[in-house]
Amino acid sequence: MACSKYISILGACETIVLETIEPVNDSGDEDNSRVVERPRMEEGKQVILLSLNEDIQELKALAESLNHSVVDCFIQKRQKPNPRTYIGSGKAEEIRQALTEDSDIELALVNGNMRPSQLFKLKLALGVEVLDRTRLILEIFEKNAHTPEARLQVELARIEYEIPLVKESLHQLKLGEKPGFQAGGEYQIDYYYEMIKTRMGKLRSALKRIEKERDLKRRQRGRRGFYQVSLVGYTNVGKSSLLNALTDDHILVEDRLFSTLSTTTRRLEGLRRQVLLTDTVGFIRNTPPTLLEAFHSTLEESYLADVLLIVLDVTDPPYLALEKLEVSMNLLGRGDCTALKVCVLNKCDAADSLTIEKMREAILSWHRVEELSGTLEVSAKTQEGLERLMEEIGTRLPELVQMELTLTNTPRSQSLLSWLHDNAVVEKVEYGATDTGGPGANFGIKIFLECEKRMVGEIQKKAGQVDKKW
Ligand SMILES: Nc1nc2c(ncn2[C@@H]2O[C@H](COP(=O)(O)OP(=O)(O)OP(=O)(O)O)[C@@H](O)[C@H]2O)c(=O)[nH]1
Ligand SMILES: [Mg+2]
Repeated sequence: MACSKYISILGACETIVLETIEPVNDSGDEDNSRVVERPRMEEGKQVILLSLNEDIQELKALAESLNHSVVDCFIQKRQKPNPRTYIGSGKAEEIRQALTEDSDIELALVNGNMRPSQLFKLKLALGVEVLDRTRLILEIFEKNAHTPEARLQVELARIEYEIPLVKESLHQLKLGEKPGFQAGGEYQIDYYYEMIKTRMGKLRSALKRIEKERDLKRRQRGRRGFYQVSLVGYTNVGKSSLLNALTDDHILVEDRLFSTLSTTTRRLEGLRRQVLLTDTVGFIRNTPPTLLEAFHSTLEESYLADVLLIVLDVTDPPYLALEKLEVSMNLLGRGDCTALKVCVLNKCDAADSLTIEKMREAILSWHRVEELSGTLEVSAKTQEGLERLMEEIGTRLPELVQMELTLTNTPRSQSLLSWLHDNAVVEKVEYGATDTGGPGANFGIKIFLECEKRMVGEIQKKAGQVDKKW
């Protein structure tokens, strides 16, 4: 059956979601990792915000991340959303009137998550497209997903978000609220569900495969003695900027929410141990569950670190910074995270000392402060505090022990020396004649080094093999 026929039947529903639903890949293509391209919602629209409280800054930032211009904001203070249209019908009518006076406004963004029926009814009441918070975040993720994994994750999250909307739309069709439920429609709908199920299965198995590869890499790094440090925290606090500042890299940094959706790992030099630093996707309060599930393995990458740098923006008011800290800690808790957590107050170049002090006090009196193992201020921009941050990371990693090896100088000991340069910190190497002396004499070699305690046994074994007579 041609998918387009199905879509045209659904198109008759004139509902929000079905306009956006594309036929999923049912070509039997075994390449699960191929992302199905879908038309994205246009950016740069004139929008209005609808909220049940005055806390709209984040919604505005989300809108601006898609280059939308916020023209107006309608607040209807109420404890609970209206079960039919989210905002009350009187308010909806008032907004509809306002919208008829400004025909450039094409979109209403709602500061919360809506039930499918509320979405449909509000769209009908206002006469413009309506997006709830989850859908808005999904749009941003879709825009910023550049790696194959992120794109598969977003597609999965998007399908999961849309299924209840499709169900609601069909429900409305059956109730006869909409025309277009033609003969054979049920059969085509069954076919649609079948396609969706197949596609979701393919996406899940493609993501599983990527997760396994990542898991393998992580175990290989662990075996090679790498320690893992991760930058985590709310979106837009400066995690990627800190990775750049600490590793001299140039990954994408933007004053927008969710610039980073995939993981970047770089070597962190200067700690006398092998350390990797990872930057990953940022958190947001009430993260849509569909995204949490789809991005599970990306987030897991950070849970499994030895040290977590939980980044906060010191220019946020303390109550907001603490809220963001709580969101971050709760999301980390989902992964049974046992890593040491250091709270990093970033952007201190943009705050005066009183503001920084107030933030410190707020953190010290935070009810979960004992879960943190330190707080310090830095600026990714001016590099202030980064040396102290490195020291702090160093003290959180296992201690180094000193060793001294005396070997005969042979090609085997030279190859051990080069292995030690890669896997430990070689402080000094001394060459000297051994007691055999004379022409062609074998010169001894003394190596002074520092290594992690867990490597002592391996080094002793290798040193023993160097001087073994074969
Ligand atoms: N003044 C100042 N601005 C900073 C500092 N660090 C980051 N920023 C700015 O904060 C904004 C966000 O920075 P990013 O590094 O992209 O933040 P992020 O946490 O990686 O954000 P997402 O990837 O979107 O979650 C950018 O405009 C940065 O230039 C800092 O130390 N001082
Ligand atoms: Mg980032």
